[in-house]
Amino acid sequence: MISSSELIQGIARAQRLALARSITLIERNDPRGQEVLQGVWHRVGRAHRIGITGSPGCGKSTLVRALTKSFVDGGARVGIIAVDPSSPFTGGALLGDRIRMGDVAASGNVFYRSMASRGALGGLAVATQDAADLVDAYGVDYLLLETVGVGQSEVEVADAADTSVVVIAPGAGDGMQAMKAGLIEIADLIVVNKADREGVEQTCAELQAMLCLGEKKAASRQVPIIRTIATLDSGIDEFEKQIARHYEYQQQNNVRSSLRAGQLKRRIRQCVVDSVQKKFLDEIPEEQWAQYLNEVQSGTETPGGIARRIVGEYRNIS
Ligand SMILES: Nc1nc2c(ncn2[C@@H]2O[C@H](COP(=O)(O)OP(=O)(O)OP(=O)(O)O)[C@@H](O)[C@H]2O)c(=O)[nH]1
Ligand SMILES: [Mg+2]
Repeated sequence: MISSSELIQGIARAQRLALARSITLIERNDPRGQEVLQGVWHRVGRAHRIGITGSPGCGKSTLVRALTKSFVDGGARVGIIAVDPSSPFTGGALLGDRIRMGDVAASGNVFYRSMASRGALGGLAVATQDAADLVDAYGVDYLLLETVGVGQSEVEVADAADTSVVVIAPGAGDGMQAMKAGLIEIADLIVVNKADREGVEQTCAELQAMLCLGEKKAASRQVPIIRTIATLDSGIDEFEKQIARHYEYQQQNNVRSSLRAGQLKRRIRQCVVDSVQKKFLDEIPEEQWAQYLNEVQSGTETPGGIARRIVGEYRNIS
């Protein structure tokens, strides 16, 4: 069994196998995963993290591939974490992504990893963020995080990025969905992909209108809308330029460190919520639940009263 100190050394020497194994430990909730993270923590924070979020099939992976190719051609090292929303049992999207990443993922300057969001222990966001830190410590210039933007956990993952990109496909009310899901609010850049399809103009106009509707971010910085055809590498230069511009903006305005501080605080809170949930709720045996329910249903105890007792017991044992 490989030790955490061997893995720490491996990551420090930029060995991909050590990185891949460490991420697996994180995914499995193996305590060695946290030891490795602790051991490389001082190296974390150098990568420019770019979150790429959008509805299923809008072209995120194709964009990630095109962007990665462009970064690598420029001499950069790139890490990619794709959070796969599909069931670990079907694995459909995983396979599709592998094929789409193809040649790019095979480059020595690219580390690619997909993580299943279902069946992950301790919450999706925490495991993904830990993995992202490991990739950062391993040493990449850019770290791309692909997530499907349909729920709260995806917004959380996007919260791990320095630059949050929201991808929209023309038509089909994608822009409206993104707004409902709270994605437009978190966007630093908006990419309208599949610009070869009908309805691009209208979608861009709608997005522009949404951005104008009482947005806080817009007051300090305009959110650019970029058009791409990821399958043809079209618009990728502009996309890359806007990413660099956003990075410069963050540097110049000293917003990066306060952004990261906010993210770290939310992450610590999430770790607490996860561990408390695990301890309080997941470890309560069924017979105990039956007992609690019996008390509540017979009228001797309220739900809040039971909850206070559970919390009290936790205090005693921890
Ligand atoms: N016409 C057109 N098709 C595109 C474009 N970009 C991607 N596609 C196609 O759209 C389909 C989905 O692309 P993906 O990159 O897998 O989309 P995704 O958002 O990563 O999908 P999920 O990860 O499953 O949510 C593929 O068949 C792509 O070839 C584009 O700019 N124009
Ligand atoms: Mg994808």
